[in-house]
Amino acid sequence: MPFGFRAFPAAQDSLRADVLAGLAAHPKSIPPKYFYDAAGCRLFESICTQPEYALCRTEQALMAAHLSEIAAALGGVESIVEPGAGDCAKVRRLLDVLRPGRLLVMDIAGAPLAAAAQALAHDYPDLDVTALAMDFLGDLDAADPWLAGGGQRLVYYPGSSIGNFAPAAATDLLARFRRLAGADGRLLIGFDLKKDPLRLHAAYNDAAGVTAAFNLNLLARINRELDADFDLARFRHYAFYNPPEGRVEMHLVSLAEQDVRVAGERFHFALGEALHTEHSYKYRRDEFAALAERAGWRLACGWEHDGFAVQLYT
Ligand code: AVJ
Repeated sequence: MPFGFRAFPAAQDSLRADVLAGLAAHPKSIPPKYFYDAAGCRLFESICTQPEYALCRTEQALMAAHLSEIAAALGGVESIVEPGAGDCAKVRRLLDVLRPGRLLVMDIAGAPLAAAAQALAHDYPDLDVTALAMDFLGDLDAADPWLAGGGQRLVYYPGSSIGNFAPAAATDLLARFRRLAGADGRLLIGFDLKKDPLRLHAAYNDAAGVTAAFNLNLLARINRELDADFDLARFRHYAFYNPPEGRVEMHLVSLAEQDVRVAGERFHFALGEALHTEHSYKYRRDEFAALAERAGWRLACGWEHDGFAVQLYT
């Protein structure tokens, strides 16, 4: 079970810089990658079990139902790269059928990633596992040395993580995946489809309030890690589907006029002012294929079920 772990520094610096810049901007916003501290990772796993949020369940059902077809379409794969691997649960299914020699997982949440990747290395004794605790958005090329050597590379990007990026940024990210995978590489990607807006609305407004807790946890994290004094009771989780933009938007709306101190700086919130925390873009099948093709990928095949899609690109 060869296992390597490397934590890249500066994660804390970027949280601080991004939060201070985002709170000074108009409108205020904080990038969604900062949701995932230990509590945020647990809350996201809980979101995936809510009845209204079918995304993760549907993707796993799709993968299970079409696994042999997907494996056949992929052919031989020597290395799998999963950016934003989280708890490394999803890739296990692919490891079982593809039996690659190498797995590289990356995630900004380093501690949970290291634990998950180590358990995985134990369960797959012949697999060479490397876990990189890093923000792959900043430096995807850092992954390159760990992939050196021949063999076909597969970039696996499940879970509709791509939905967090506006179309231009999504194209840019997929183009970077293309360079990482190489000319004979492949991309297996899952994304959420456009569907009934009321269903989308419900998925981000679950009755148990887990999505609200996930959104507000961002403020709790900033309080803890950046010595801030957000009063969570004075911000409202507010999420809705915006049809012309094709995205769910999540905000934290200030319920009062208030000042907040973060890392020694003071920020003013007007009553009703929104702090934007996430975009979650939804696509039609062809819309997404056109986006991926602009990034240098060619659609090979795809599978869909209940408002979710998995596509394979070469
Ligand atoms: C992990 C980005 C796919 O956008 O649906 C879930 C995150 N936010 N509920 C999504 C999320 C609110 C999720 N992604």
